[in-house]
Amino acid sequence: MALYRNLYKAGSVAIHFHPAGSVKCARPPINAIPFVGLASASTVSSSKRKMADKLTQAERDTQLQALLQAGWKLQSNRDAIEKEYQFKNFNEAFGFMTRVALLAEKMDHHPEWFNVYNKLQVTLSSHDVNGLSKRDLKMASFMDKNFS
Ligand code: H2B
Repeated sequence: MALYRNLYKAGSVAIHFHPAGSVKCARPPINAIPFVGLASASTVSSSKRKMADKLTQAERDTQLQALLQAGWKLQSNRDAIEKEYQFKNFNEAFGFMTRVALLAEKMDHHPEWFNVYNKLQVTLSSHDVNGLSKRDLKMASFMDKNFS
C-alpha cells in the first residue's frame, strides 16, 4: 500500500477512481430510495387497513385449519400460532431465518422467534389486530414452503 501511495504521489501511477454512481452499492443513497411512506395518504388509515387484515371465521376454518394440519399449533393463552423447525445445523437454520427476515422486513411483519443451533421456535401474531391476521398466514406459508 505504501508503495502505491508513493507511486501515486510521484505521479507515476494512474489510479482509477470510479466516477460517482458507477459502483453498485448494496444500499442506495437515502435520497435515491423512492419514498413510498405516503402510500397511506389515501382516505383509509393504515391502522384501519390493518384491522381489515384480521382473520375472518371463514379464513380460520380454511386457511388456518390447513396450517394446523401442517404442524402449526394455536397458543392457549393468545391468538397466535407457533411451530418448531429443526434443521441439519446452525447454517441451515440461520439461512432460513435470513430468507424469512427479508420477507418480514418487506411486509413490515416480524416473527417472534427463538433459535438455538439447529432449532427454531416461531410464534406469529399481529400486535395491531391483537391476534391472527392474513399477514401471519402469509408468513407461515412462506416458512413452510422454504423449509427443506
Ligand atoms: N410484526 C408483527 N408480528 N406484528 C405486528 O403487528 C407488527 C410487526 N407491526 N412488525 C409492525 C412491525 C409495527 O410495529 C410497526 C410500527 O409498523
